[in-house]
Amino acid sequence: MMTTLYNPLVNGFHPDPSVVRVDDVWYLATSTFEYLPGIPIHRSHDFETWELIGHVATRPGQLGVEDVPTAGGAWAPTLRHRDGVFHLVVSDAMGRGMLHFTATDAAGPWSDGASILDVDGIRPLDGIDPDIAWDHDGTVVITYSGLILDGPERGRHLGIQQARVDLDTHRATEPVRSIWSGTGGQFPEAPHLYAHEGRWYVLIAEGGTERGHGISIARGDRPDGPFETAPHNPLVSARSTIRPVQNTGHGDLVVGPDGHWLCVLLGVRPRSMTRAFSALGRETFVTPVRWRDDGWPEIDPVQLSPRPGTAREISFDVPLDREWIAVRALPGQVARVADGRLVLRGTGATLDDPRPVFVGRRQEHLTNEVTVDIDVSSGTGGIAVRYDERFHVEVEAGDGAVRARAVVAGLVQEWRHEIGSAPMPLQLHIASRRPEDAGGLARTSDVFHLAATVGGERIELAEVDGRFLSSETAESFTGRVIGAYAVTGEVAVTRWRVSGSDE
Ligand code: 6LW
Repeated sequence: MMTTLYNPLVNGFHPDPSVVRVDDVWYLATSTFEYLPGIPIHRSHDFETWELIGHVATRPGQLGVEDVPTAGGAWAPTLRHRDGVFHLVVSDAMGRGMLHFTATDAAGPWSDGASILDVDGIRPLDGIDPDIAWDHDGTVVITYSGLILDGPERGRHLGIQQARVDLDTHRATEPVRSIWSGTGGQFPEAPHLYAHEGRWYVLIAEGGTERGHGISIARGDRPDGPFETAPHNPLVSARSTIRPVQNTGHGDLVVGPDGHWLCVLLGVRPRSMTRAFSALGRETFVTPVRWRDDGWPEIDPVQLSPRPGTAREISFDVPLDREWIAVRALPGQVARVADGRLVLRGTGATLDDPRPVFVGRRQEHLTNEVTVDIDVSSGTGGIAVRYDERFHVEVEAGDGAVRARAVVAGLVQEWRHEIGSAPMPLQLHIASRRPEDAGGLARTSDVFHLAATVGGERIELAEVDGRFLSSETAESFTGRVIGAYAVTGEVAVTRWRVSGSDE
């Protein structure tokens, strides 16, 4: 069987991938920050087709994201499997801290999540990006990035840290120690430990999650080192190259179909004259790995190889599928499906609020078009593309008007068109299209076209430069999420059409 390695492997906001093979099935986990449900689990039987089978955090309280600041929440899981149990460790940044979840079925339900405590059993280990590995005697080794996010030492980085942990008490059995922390790049993070042919390998990301990102490796005889750095680090980095997939780093190794090793990792697809703006944020990619005769792995640069475009129509006479996410709340807490309608009840909170009444889906394609049928006869609301509460673009209806609005770091521009008491439903449209051809000199990623169709007449409300909703401009760890929202009263969506492509 020849595997086609599609890249992106999983489109749209899916950073920090971790993958595990169980027999001939692969499971993949990614970060979700302040969105819920948290930490999607995708499953594949061939490494080509990935199905979203569930999430780790599906109940209030498993993650403390209800109250985390923007960019906090579920960061960088590691997914492993041992003796019939799935283990997932993750940092709930500025929330509950470092956590360990288990499940017998990766689709869930997952456990409540236990804090991984220091040797005194008082505080969670201070850091991010935990890895879980088992030494040959069965001892659990937790390796993580010592970036301190809370308290007086906030911002300090202690490099890669490690401790053995007793999973019965979730307490470290020894003080943490520093291990190999890369070749000197900033933010050594995302460690993963592997036992392979008699040696232990520690794979890490370094250089920061932006253009300098990369993956480096070292090896030793024991899981705690000492480690010898590979002669050819970094194994992966797109920095200073013209490759279409940039920021490649934060990876995890796995044996793929046919026994070939693969590395799943994050990357972005920046566009514009200087490849400056990544509309969708950090996505999951995959690339081949080969073990050399000298016992070091080699990792290929990531090749862009997008899947064909998609077109979907979503109706609301069945429960919401798993792709819907909400901000600091579960989708069911802000929206309900009734009588073929997706109903949202406004609380007065707008999209500028950290807790908007909003449910959305990731934008999966660079060129994308969403049209919804919406009834705003008893409320105001609409559809929006959201990075966070300071960066969003929307088309809103209600109070006798349709309005396009762009909110960019507190700057607001609005375009308004009176419609009086128009017949319901209306159609609202948000498209992300390629900028006009400027001979390779287009100075943005894409352009939003914001429109409404009222009584059969299409009203083009505005065009907005797409760069304002890119991970670089928003300085965001997440990506574009397109959803429906309500501000006041009741807003009902009856049809959702989305299509897109990556050509
Ligand atoms: C994550 C760190 C990183 O914890 O960004 O790219 C942080 N890597 O490893 C948030 O995703």
